[in-house]
Amino acid sequence: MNLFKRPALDTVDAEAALAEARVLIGRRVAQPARRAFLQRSLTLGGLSLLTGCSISDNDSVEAALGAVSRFNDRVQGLIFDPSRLAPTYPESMITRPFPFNAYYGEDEVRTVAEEGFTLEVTGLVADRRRWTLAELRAMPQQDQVTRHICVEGWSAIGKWGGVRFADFLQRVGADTGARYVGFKCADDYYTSIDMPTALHPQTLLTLSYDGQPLPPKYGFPMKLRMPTKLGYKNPKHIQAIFVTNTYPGGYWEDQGYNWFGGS
Ligand SMILES: Nc1nc2c(c(=O)[nH]1)N[C@H]1C(S)=C(S)[C@@H](COP(=O)(O)O)O[C@H]1N2
Ligand SMILES: [Mo]
Repeated sequence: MNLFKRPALDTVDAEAALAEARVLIGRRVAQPARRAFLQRSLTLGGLSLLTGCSISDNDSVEAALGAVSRFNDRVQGLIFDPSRLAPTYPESMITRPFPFNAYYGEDEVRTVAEEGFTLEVTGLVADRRRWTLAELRAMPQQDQVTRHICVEGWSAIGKWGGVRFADFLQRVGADTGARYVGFKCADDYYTSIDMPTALHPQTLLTLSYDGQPLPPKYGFPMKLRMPTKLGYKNPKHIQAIFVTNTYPGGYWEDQGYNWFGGS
């Protein structure tokens, strides 16, 4: 098909589809700056050139935006700089009380019993045995005071402590050439991250919050904390970790949130 001879869209339909597309971009692209940029620069012609789809109805707008979001994941993965550190803050700047958030209310926080708890580690790892919390606490620990940013429109500074995830992955003999690390949680939450972020020096398998064992509301028994990623990428109540080349998706990601979700 000749790109330049594509029939002109009905202007009314086109404007409606475009308005819809801007709303969808608002839902898909989590980072406010990127979102504003995309919303401002989005034109029907641009979207159809980018995706090769003819943007004539809601379904094709949806399909086109899905393609844009997957394209974004690839581009964001490529521009991710594994040595760039997120800002850290003095302890005096910690937000108190630190907000709670989950897909349910605070009265429904999952309580996981420490007794008998073991972390499952599977997939592309040499050592698939389960870990107790005592074994994780025996590994070298590190603290970090960083900003957590939630797409619902709040951010807060908190202090987390735990094992550098890169050390943990090395210890279990993870295939660090694999594409994804996936997480299953004690609630219905699940998510997954790219391997370069998993190996980032500030990515921590946290066991503590503000010097105390991680309380239930912040994700006991453990939470993966990544200051390079948005709140929803940081799984709480982790029960299982797996290394894979098969895209595992995530709770919000499968509902349209951008999978990379970070910088
Ligand atoms: N297991 C689990 N992890 C989760 C969530 C959840 O609902 N369940 N919500 C995510 C979202 S959207 C945010 S903003 C943070 C909130 O963490 P906080 O309660 O420590 O502030 O947890 C993330 N990790
Ligand atoms: Mo969030």
